[in-house]
Amino acid sequence: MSRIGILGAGAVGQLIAHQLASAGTLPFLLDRQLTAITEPYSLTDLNGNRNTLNFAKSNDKQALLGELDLLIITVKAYQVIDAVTGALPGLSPHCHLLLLHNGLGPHEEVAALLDGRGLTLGTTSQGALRLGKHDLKQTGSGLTQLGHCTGPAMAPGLKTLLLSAIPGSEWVEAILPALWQKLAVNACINPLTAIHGICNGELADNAYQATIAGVLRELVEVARTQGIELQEESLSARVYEVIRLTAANRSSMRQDVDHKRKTEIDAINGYLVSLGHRHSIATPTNRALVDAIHTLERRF
Ligand code: KPL
Repeated sequence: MSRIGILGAGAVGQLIAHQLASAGTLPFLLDRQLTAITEPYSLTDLNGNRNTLNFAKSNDKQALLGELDLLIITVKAYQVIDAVTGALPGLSPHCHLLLLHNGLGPHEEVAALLDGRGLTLGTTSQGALRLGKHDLKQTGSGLTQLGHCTGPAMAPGLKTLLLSAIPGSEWVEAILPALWQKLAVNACINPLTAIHGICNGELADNAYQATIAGVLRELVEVARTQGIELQEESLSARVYEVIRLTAANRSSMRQDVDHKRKTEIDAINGYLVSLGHRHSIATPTNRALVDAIHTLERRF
């Protein structure tokens, strides 16, 4: 039986933990101090069924980490490096890591730290809302894409387990282009909804068209420096489709700003600005969005 740890007990971490448990593998849900959480957690699924789980327990933090076959990291983008460096000394040399967060960038630093361990990257569009610390409501189904990044490949048994446990999940051979496409969606929707205090659907208004087009134009140019070829028209079609499909959603960045929490802007539009800077590509639209979000964050 595989031993899986999930580091980060936010909405995505809790949701994946419930899904693995329903598939018959009870994971360890770890807080950022790497302590296994023992309180019961509830999930109300898309059919309105409420299920309460007691996650796997362990009193010995070091032994637990050392026995994991897979550590799924579901903390916010800006917490990933600290989370990985905190966990690594306790992990066995064969433990595989999976990063699942919004934005891009941390994997470059993580890959250099792994000491021969394998790294998988992923993205999920499953929607979940925390009603309370231990009480989660799934708000939408959505695609989850996973794919190999570096080092040894994920063991076939773990891959099969994840794909069967997470509804709407798929393995992709080229994960980076998939993550860039998700980045395009987040770079358009997240800052604009947070700055204007609006739901995703309101971005269909003409008033936002020029900014969305500017974000995508700059993103396509920056992506090319990384060997990623994207088409502005198809990205735009995808962004407007997500705007339509998630019309009633409050984006994760809007929720962060509403709750006065640090946002993931630096791993989304900020990643584009810093890559652009490195390659002498101007990114005025993305830079303006980053500046506007930083201004909001300074008021917290
Ligand atoms: O991923 C999202 C987010 O809010 O972070 C989208 C797809 C924009 C849905 O709200």
